[in-house]
Amino acid sequence: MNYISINDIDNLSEWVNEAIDLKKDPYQYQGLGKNKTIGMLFFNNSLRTRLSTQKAAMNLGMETIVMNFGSEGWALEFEDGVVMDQGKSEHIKEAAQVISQFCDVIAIRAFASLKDKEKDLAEEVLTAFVKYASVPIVNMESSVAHPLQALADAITLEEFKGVQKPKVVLSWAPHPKALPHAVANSFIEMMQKQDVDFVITHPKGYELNPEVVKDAIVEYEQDKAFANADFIYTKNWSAFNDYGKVISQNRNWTITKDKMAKTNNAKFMHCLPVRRNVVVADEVLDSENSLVIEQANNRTYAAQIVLKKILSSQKS
Ligand code: AN0
Ligand code: CP
Repeated sequence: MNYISINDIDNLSEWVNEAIDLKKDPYQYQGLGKNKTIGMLFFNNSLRTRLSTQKAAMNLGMETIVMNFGSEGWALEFEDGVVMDQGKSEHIKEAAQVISQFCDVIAIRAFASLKDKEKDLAEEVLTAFVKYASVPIVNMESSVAHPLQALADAITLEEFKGVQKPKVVLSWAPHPKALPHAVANSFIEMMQKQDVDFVITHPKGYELNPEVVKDAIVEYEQDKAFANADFIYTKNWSAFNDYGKVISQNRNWTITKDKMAKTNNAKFMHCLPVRRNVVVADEVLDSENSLVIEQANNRTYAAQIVLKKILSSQKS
């Protein structure tokens, strides 16, 4: 069993409820991971994913190996049949098989390049590990998806929704750098599986992959989208059509107290890391309605339920 996208969740409400149960008693499956090792490979930076996944593994009694592959590993070749006389030192074929000798689960973070759309959409790094590794693979944010974040967000939503069918708004916000689409993609996919009124709002030109958005409602006026919202989930992303470009840094899209006043006293959500007073104003991030720390906390239980399912499937 791999955890590549949220489509690898066979029963979402069961996983969410089990994660909430794990949160109450995190050490109840300490024996499950005995003598099992997770190898966590980072091609990009991380705070939450690195620590929460490690914590989740430790809660299950696993050993953890962490490697900053991007800066410390050999530069990997992914193409088949190439003459390796340039910069790349090792082929993914050997690397993935070798890591599989040391680890029972391999978790990988490999962001989008935001330069080569075809390669990003093909999830080159993750796909190659799935192909050549002989152990389960966990996605810690790939070029198109961040399913551990989306699962933590689903847990948070379940914990804080006051009504049966809340209105959830995914709002783009400005950012000085070009950011990937992975968090937004996985959040959209997660909302499509939930009993929610879901609206996406962003400036024109920031349309996301239509294969992900499908028939989700897109409202180009942020104020309109915010009316009656119960949750405002904010994230910057770079353009998808004009691939990887920052086409607007319009601060009118920053989430402020005035914007939040247009909602139904909505909770504020963001995956973090967040740039204060660019993406969101201090007054919102520091308000009682902000769920960002609880979201981060839930990353542990999202990772823990994923690892528990993988370990359980390995046992049989
Ligand atoms: C990354 C992103 O937007 O995908 C990671 C978010 C979890 N964020 C940054 O690079 C700032
Ligand atoms: N939200 C999230 O994945 O954070 P990190 O990039 O710090 O892991």
